[in-house]
Amino acid sequence: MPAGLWAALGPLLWACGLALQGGMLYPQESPSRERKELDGLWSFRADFSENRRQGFEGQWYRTPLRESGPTLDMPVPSSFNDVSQDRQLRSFVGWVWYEREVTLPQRWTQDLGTRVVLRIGSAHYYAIVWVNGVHVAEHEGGHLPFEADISKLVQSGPLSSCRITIAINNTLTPHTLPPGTILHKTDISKYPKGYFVQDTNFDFFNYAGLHRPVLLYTTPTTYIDDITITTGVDQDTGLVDYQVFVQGSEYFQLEVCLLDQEGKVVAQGTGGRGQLQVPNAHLWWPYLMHEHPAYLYSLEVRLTAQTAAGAVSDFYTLPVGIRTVAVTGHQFLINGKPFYFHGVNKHEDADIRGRGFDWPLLVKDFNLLRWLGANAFRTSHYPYAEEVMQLCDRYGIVVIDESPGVGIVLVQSYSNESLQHHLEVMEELVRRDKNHPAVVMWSVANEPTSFLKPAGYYFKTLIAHTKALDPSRPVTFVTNSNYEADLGAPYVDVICVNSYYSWYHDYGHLEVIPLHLATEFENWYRTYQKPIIQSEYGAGSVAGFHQDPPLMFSEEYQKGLLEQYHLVLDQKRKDYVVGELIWNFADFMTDQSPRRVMGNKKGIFTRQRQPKAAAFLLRERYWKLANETMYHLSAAKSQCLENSPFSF
Ligand code: BDP
Repeated sequence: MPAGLWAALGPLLWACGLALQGGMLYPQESPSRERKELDGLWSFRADFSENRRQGFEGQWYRTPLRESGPTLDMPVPSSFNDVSQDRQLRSFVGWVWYEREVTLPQRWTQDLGTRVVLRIGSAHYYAIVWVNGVHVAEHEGGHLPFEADISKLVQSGPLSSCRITIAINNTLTPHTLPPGTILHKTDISKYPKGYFVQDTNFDFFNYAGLHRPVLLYTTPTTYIDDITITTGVDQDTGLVDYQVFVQGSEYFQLEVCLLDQEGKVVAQGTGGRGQLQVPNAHLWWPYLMHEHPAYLYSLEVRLTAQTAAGAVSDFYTLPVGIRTVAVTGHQFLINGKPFYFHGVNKHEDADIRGRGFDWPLLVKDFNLLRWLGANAFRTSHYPYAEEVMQLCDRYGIVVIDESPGVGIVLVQSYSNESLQHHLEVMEELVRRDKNHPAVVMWSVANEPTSFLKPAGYYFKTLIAHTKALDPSRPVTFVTNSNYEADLGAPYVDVICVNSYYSWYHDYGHLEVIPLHLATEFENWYRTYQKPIIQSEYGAGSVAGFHQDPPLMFSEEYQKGLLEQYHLVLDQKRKDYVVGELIWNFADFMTDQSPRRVMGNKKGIFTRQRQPKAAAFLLRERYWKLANETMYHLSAAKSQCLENSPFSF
């Protein structure tokens, strides 16, 4: 649907339950559903041919990949870039091929009442998928899941195995998200014939590959396709509005049942939509805002249908947090109480695995967040793995959920083609993350050149579309203090602004920060009268570099810069500043450049997750902020104080 039409019709479609057809429920086991994880070693081959099309010309998907030429063992999930010793593979641009043979349980291949689905958590950037040589899916975008129903293929013959081939291209163009440009270096006196490189306008390495779990799962052929939950509160009663979408049959019954953490049924309903009322509801509160944060109910959905083959049931259980989110002219409210974001910006990034999903790393990161006293993070600069969002729900870590709209600087990247794709990405993101109570705001982009003329229409449309997709959450995009004219700001609910005072200018002059920052905040607030989040600020430091009086890149300078920011944040948070997110949680890899020392060093933790001096400074600050919130809410401060590293 054209963008303008979407903005106009979206709310209507939502009200009719017509928006966002087609679900992306997280695959989970239930009495009617099975899962088979395909993590581990896959066969891998990069297509180094000059036009990168040898794999298509030679139809590498038709027969086992090893028959096409030499293959490597490639771990999944992982980026392919840093696991080999091949310098050319590290910076490879073009098509790479992954392949895996899978043995299937007999029932999956013989029971025609079973639907078998292949799900790919993320393949960066463009992916084409074949099963037994047959094309089953194509997907653009490296950070969101996609699926293919492969039942017919695996149920059509005597085979109890199947061969999955996935070709992935990491090339970024002005119309991809994030955008990029291929630079052809044509001077053959300086570069080999056909030489090209990928150029981007963002500050992280363009890792590629199968970054998240790949799996097969089953459902009955009549199945629960999607569930949408929105929650509200009326005095002590929690309100859970639900909609359940079913595929495969028009004749079915639905029962829904909400259970508390003790397993007690607190509300029940029937039919595809309705409202559950929970007397004396336990609300979902952020970490450090309540003595029992992150309370999750379970919504059990049971489908029964009559089919030619007899009665069929499908079961799906969704965690539900009951909470409200609202924005006033100067506050961000969760459950009607002012919420102050004190947290971090992250990246999905680590040694060797690049952007590959890794449970130990994830659990370590959440332990560090809780140690730090952080109550929030932004998924800079792309959607993170679903498993990350699930942990945020469970631990009460509030999320600003960002699209991969980063590095939008060229005029071509504001074209209709780009906008159309951006709208689709927002649809995929909302579809995937709409039921997470931890997600309190959508961010459609980071630091686009919002002063360029086409940015006004682009962001007006994009933000209206996102609100139509999900009227229950505020929408923002993140701007930069350098942009004097901001054509997108009138459309956002919260002003999120990044600044790098005394880092990218006024080098070494920490003393100018308070005036710069106070002036900037006042200007934003005077112009828009909206709450403001300091969505990035920070300084680089090489762990172990010490210098006092502080010099840039020492741990002391990083600390000193934060302290200057905090002076102003402490004044303005009494008025309209509603949050501060440090750049960055940990050091991370970038493209090579003279401005980067083995990547970006603005982490308060190293890339190996060891604290720098700034981490201790922030820890002290975040726990103090948390204790203040607790005092204000006069709820149970005891838990907060118990865990606090400080005594009061
Ligand atoms: C900000 C960008 C972020 C960069 C950061 C930096 O949003 O992606 O990594 O600058 O330069 O403007 O460290």
